[in-house]
Amino acid sequence: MKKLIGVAAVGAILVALSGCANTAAPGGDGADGDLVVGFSQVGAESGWRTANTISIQGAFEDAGIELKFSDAQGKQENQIKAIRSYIQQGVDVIAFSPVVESGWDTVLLEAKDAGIPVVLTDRSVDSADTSLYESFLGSDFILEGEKAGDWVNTEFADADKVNIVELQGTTGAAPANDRAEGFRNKVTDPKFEIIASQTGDFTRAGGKQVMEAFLKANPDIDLVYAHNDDMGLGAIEAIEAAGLVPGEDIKIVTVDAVKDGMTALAEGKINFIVECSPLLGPQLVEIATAVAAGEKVEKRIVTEETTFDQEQAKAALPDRQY
Ligand code: GYE
Repeated sequence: MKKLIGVAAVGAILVALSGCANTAAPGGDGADGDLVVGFSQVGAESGWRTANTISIQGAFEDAGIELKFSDAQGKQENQIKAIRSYIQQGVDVIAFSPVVESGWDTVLLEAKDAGIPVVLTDRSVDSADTSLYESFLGSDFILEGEKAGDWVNTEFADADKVNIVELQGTTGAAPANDRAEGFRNKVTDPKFEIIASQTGDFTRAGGKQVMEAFLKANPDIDLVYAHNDDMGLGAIEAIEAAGLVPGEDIKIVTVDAVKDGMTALAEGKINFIVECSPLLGPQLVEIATAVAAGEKVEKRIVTEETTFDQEQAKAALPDRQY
């Protein structure tokens, strides 16, 4: 008898440790007290993304909540696969940062039918049916583009003609669409001309390559608007290789404010950065815990952010976490 109890107890511990204990509440409500969250990340394309992954993994670890994490390597099909696998495993909550905005309705409906709440993190989807997700936690990318545009208006207030090149983020991604839109909302004076615009896929190598082509085709570029720091850093390499001085001969404005970007800003190679915070982990833990418990959460939770000029970057750098 004693032996039997022993075996049963070991069995119970193994079930608890394996994280499969939530099979009692598939597509769970967290009621079994053993929360499991599945997260599908975009990839590892930028410094921002690395900081975001660390923030999310760290926050769930600190909270003692099991996080199943998968890296989609920039491919929507991989994210759809990951989400389907989380549905099959019966996780309590699914969170993901959509690579692109479109094409999510089918898989989100599958999650809804399975009774698993979905939280959008960092990037949004363009689904008309907003009941397909509980909440969207992330930045206001249109506002970020507008802040970059405001700076351009001030910086070039006395100029007669300004030739702008734009390094866009991943084609179809919410931050690429919205940062392009926000910038154009503000940069309306006819003296500004966006003479070239192309995607650099949010990577340093992409930014460098596209900037090299821009420099070859256009002898008179005044400003680079890069949708993230990494592409701006790639552009700096291309500008220097062309024998020009970044930040002086060609001004640069970017979005993110990760450490490498802030360092280039403090060194005078970038002129202005609009902050986009990757530190979404702690808030995601709160939202996931609440929706798993069936609580109502805000449909849209906007991250608070600022902007940095060169002097502000020098002051902020020593305490910058990422
Ligand atoms: O700005 C960029 C990253 O979605 C806000 O994705 C994020 C963007 C970020 O690759 O660096």
